[in-house]
Amino acid sequence: PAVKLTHVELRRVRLPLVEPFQASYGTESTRDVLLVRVIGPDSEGIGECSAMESPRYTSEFVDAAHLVLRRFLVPMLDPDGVSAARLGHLLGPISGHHFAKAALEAAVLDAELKITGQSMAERLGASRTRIPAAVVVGINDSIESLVDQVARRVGEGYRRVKLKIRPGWDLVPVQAVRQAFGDAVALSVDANGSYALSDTRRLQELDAHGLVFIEQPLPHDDIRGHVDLARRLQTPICLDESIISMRSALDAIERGACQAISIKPGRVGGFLEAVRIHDLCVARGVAVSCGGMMETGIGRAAVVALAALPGFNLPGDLSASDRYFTRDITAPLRLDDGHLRVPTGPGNGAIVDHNFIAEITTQRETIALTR
Ligand code: OSB
Ligand code: MG
Repeated sequence: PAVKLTHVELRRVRLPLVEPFQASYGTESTRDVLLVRVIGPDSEGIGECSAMESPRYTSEFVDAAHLVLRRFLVPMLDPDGVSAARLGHLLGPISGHHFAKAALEAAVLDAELKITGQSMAERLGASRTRIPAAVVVGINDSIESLVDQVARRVGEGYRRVKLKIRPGWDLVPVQAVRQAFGDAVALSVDANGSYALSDTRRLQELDAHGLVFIEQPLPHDDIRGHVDLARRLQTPICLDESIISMRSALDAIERGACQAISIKPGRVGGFLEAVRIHDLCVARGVAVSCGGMMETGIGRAAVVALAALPGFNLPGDLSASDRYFTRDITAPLRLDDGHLRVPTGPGNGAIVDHNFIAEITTQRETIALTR
């Protein structure tokens, strides 16, 4: 299917976070979100760009995504017909900028699905109607506040918890959470690439705590280091930042750099590439987690649809709207017995709050497509 388009709207909205969120690379207290809307005579669609505000998690960031969309990606669209399935090939000449490409693809998919009435979950091949939620808990100032925060999440119904770690905030927090909650939570950790291979002995001490996985212990480009580390750790290694495509996933898997992969559609350039990586992992017996990027309800709805695919057998990062936002830009995603419901409406299935979006818009532009 191809959808006719006349305009693309790029809009920025800014949401305060309910509390600051700290990872090894820094602290965020607001979420600056780029929304991509594709508009045509027969349909329209919306996608969220999940790039972060600054280039610390990866080199990509939201201002760069915005610029590359305006200047390069949007002008490549043919107003006579754009198809999500062919978008990867069309945008291929532009190197990198996966978060920008993924946002555009998400908008086009939404527009296509709104014509056929199909849901994103059906389109991607989902097999579940709800997914187990998970929550990521940032680095805290003290062990007491960390344990309090985890207790609050457990009280809300979360049973899968991922702790952000970094050198100096690792063993003690993990021990404290294990001691307080025992096996009531499936526990994993995410280092965001903050360790070196010389920290191997320190990381081996985590093996005693039955972690589901350790996410991205070493820098993103150190596949060789992850191969070495994987041989010396019992805790499975899950790669996030290192996996930017189907090719890099195949490389990491074949070299033995990881036992698991966290799939994020933004990081890999789109939902269709995310499905291909999912399928590869299933074929190779590699475990899969569905990552989050602190998306609003628009981005989360689409990611929850992806997480409903059958291969996602590890805890992901997907939490309810109120984990990050006091008020979401969609009808809130709520926890239901520790689960999130997979949207069933046409397209991404998000129920968008256009009035609130208008209120918090910081920038808006409309680009007319020309032949
Ligand atoms: O490394 O998984 C990550 C948030 C922003 C960027 C990278 C990461 C994260 C998270 C939180 O860990 C994910 C979420 O709760 O949406
Ligand atoms: Mg991560």
